[in-house]
Amino acid sequence: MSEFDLTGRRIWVAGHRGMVGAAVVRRLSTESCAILTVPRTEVDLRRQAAVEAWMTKQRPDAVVLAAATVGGIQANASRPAEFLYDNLAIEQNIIDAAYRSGVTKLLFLGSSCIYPRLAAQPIDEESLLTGPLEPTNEWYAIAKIAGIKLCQAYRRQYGCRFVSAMPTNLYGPEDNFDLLSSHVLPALLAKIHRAKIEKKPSVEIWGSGTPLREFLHVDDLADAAVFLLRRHEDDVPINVGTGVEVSIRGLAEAIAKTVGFTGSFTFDASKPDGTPRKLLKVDRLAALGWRSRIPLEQGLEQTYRWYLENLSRDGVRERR
Ligand code: GFB
Repeated sequence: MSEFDLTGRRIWVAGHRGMVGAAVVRRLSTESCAILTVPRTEVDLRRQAAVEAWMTKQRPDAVVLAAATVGGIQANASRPAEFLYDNLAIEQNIIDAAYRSGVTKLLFLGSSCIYPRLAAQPIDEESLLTGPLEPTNEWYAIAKIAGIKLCQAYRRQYGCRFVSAMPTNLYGPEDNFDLLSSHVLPALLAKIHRAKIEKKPSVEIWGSGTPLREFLHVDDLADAAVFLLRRHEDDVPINVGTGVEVSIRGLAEAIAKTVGFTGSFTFDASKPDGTPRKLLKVDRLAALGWRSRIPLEQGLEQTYRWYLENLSRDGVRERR
């Protein structure tokens, strides 16, 4: 099938206020297309009638489905109903309304936590549904697996060009820096920054510090999303990552270097480690011709600059 040409298209970025959606909007603004967005106050994406009415009126040609209820290990484990219901509702409403309103191309964004907890590493796309999930995020993972299956089902039954991409752990501008609900990278950046300002001798890290994670800057993800909107036509989801992993302790050390913190780290064993290792195999994406460009050190510096410019000292977003 020929490449999906973005020129002159009306492209809806669902979830444009989130870190991923905002990055996709920034990236698409360099293309000759019209970007559609809708605020949450106007359309609650968990309500089918509202989504259908808006899409019937707006008639986008393409959709990047970046809307989701997301959070780190603690938020996932403590808010299972929201993580399951919100994400299932958002996906099924948008995917079905996309079919009914004649959307030509849809890119659904998932997460690397869809793969089995103990999948062989690096994780191949084919390992989906071959083993039990990581319990701390199974609610979110089940919803994201359902999203992949919806795209596959609408492809199979109705011939829709609906595809899925699975990014690894993401970070960057517009991330959530709230210490309880955020992912590890923004949490450690905020904690280490505060420890430096308050001249604290040490920073507490959840778990053992030994889990391995892969971190992709959200601008890289946005670039991959636009690439895949054009090029990806497969029924199997495609992994998006860097191919590089780091331990949580190693990440804390890298952040300390970026922030200029010279103290030590303590480890809170009462907090969960989650999956021991999560490194995506990115050969399929590389074969299509895409590679990540932002190394972790550079991404950390850029994200820290954004944090300093946009968030107040106590981590609360300033009014912009
Ligand atoms: O990023 P994170 O919350 O989520 O945690 P996952 C990654 C690792 O960092 C875990 C440790 O081993 C945490 O225990 N960690 C250390 C911390 N200190 C902190 C801290 O202060 N805050 C946080 N949040 N973690 C999520 C899933 O898994 O990844 C989601 O729950 C989603 O479903 C997302 O897939 C990408 O990488 O473990």
